[in-house]
Amino acid sequence: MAKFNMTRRGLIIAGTGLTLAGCDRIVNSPSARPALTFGEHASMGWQRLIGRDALAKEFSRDMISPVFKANGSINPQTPDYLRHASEGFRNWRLVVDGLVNKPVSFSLAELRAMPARNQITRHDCVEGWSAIGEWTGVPLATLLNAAGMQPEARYVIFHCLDNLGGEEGKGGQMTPGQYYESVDLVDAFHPQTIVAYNLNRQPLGIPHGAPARMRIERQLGYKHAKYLARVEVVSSFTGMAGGRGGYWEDRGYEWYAGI
Ligand SMILES: Nc1nc2c(c(=O)[nH]1)N[C@H]1C(S)=C(S)[C@@H](COP(=O)(O)O)O[C@H]1N2
Ligand SMILES: [Mo]
Repeated sequence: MAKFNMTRRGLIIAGTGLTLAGCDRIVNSPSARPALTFGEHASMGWQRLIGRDALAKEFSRDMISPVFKANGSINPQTPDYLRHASEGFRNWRLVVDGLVNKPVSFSLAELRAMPARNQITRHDCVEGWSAIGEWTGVPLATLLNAAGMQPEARYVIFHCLDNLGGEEGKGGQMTPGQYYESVDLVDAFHPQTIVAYNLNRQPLGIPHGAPARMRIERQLGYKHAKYLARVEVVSSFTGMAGGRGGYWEDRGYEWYAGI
C-alpha cells in the first residue's frame, strides 16, 4: 500500500510541474515528511505567484473527451447511498453546516433551480490520466453565503456517501473508509468551484458521483469529492478521521493538490 501511494505521489509532483531529483529516495526515507511538505508549499507558492483566484483553462465543446473515465468509487454500496439511488435521489439533501450562522440544506431540485455555472475543464488524476468534460452546477460560494460563514471558518469539508473500507493505520488504529475531502476558503470561494449535477449536459450518473459532486478546477482529481452528502465548515480538520484532511491524504497524498 505504501509503495502504491508513493508511486502516485511521484505523479503528483510531476503533475504540478516540479522537479525533485531523487524524489523516490526522499519519499522512502523516514524523514520524508519535510521533503514532501516542501513540494506542497512550493506548489502553493507557485499558484500564489500566478494568483490562486486565476481560472483554470476552459475548453471549447469540440474538445470534450468522447469517454470520461470513472475512477475510485464508481458504485457505492452503503445503505444510505443505495436507498437514495433507489429513490432516484428524491429524498437526498445536501447539508451545509458547521461554523455557519444558519445550517441549510438543499434538495437536488432546489440546486437545479439555482443560478448555475457551466464549465468545460480538464480533470487531471494523479494516476496519470486526464479527461475534458462539461460540468454544470451551483457555485459553492452561493451555498456558503446562504448559510453565512462564521469568523473562525478556515476550511470546508466534503463528506461523501461512499465507503472504501477502513484500514489499519499507525498504532493499530482503524482509519475510517468514508471518503471525504477538504479545501481552504480560497478554493471554496473560487468561481469555478461548483457542486456539479450534470456532466456533458446529462444528469450525473452513479459512476461520476450522482446526484452531485464537487468540481474544484485548480486542484487534482482526488479533491473532487463525489456522492456529496454534507459540506461542513470548520476551523481545523486535524481531529477528523486520519487528521490530514482527506481520504487519500490520510493515506499519504498531499493535502494541497493545486494545479
Ligand atoms: N466520493 C468519492 N469521490 C472521489 C473519489 C472516490 O473514490 N470517492 N475518487 C476521486 C478520484 S481519485 C478521482 S480521479 C475522481 C474521479 O472522478 P470521475 O469518476 O468522475 O472520473 O473522483 C475523486 N472523487
Ligand atoms: Mo484520481
